[in-house]
Amino acid sequence: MKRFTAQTADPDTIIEELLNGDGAVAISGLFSPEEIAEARAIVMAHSENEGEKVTHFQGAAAEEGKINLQRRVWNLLAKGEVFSRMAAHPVLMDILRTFLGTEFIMGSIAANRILPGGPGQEPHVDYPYWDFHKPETHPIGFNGSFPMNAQVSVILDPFTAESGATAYVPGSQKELRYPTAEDRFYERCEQMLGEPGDVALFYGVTWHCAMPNRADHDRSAILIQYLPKWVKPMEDMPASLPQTFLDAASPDMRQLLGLNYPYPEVLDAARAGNTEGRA
Ligand SMILES: O=C(O)CCC(=O)C(=O)O
Repeated sequence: MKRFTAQTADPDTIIEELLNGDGAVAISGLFSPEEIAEARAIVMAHSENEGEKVTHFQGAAAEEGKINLQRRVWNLLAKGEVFSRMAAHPVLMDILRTFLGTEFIMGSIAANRILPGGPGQEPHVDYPYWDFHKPETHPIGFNGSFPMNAQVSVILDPFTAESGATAYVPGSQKELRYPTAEDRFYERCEQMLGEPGDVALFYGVTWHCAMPNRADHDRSAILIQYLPKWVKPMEDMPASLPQTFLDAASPDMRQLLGLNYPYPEVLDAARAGNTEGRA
């Protein structure tokens, strides 16, 4: 995985790497140790008890009773201002405007905390979300030749081989499908290693998964999903946020929340503004 800094993160070079190179890059120096410590403390405080919604475990994990060792914290914008700064970091905005179109949006911002002993996930793609298990429910010929998703992981704890740093197969973004056993994911994968504060940016078509945490410390990251403006976001963030947050949102945050995009809209003049009788 090629590594960049806030100073060297040239959008065209990074996009070439996302589309035609490894599918993933690392960027360091975007966040201060104070911001990372604040974000981590909020994530820990909101995941003290048990996991909220969990996704795509490796098959045996549920039976082994390990599900509670992976915890999600959703709707992070409502939980601390630091997450707005992460989501709208100018270096990321610059790259993503070129990658996903200038009016791209954010589909979700959540934390993934894996406690020591926590299971890995099954190798998957994040595009189009994780139900590409059923390709027939998507348009025929659907492929990854142009991006409809980008994923950012802001690393909060050391991401090492032992702690289960996200594994991915470099180059796997060139074909949109779920990996099968014949793809030998675990033999071919590399890991998105990094220090707290580093960012892994990848194209969601890239086969990837969290690996089991065999370290003696937590392994948490902020996962941010970005989408072109017309893709339905995963989290309904405007509905999850207080009106005061929406009223105070910066222009970039309004864009990320999809507030600038009008559709779906009631276009029938006879119905516009008339919500009576709606089912
Ligand atoms: O936390 C990680 O390492 C990756 C998480 C992930 O891929 C997911 O939840 O979709």
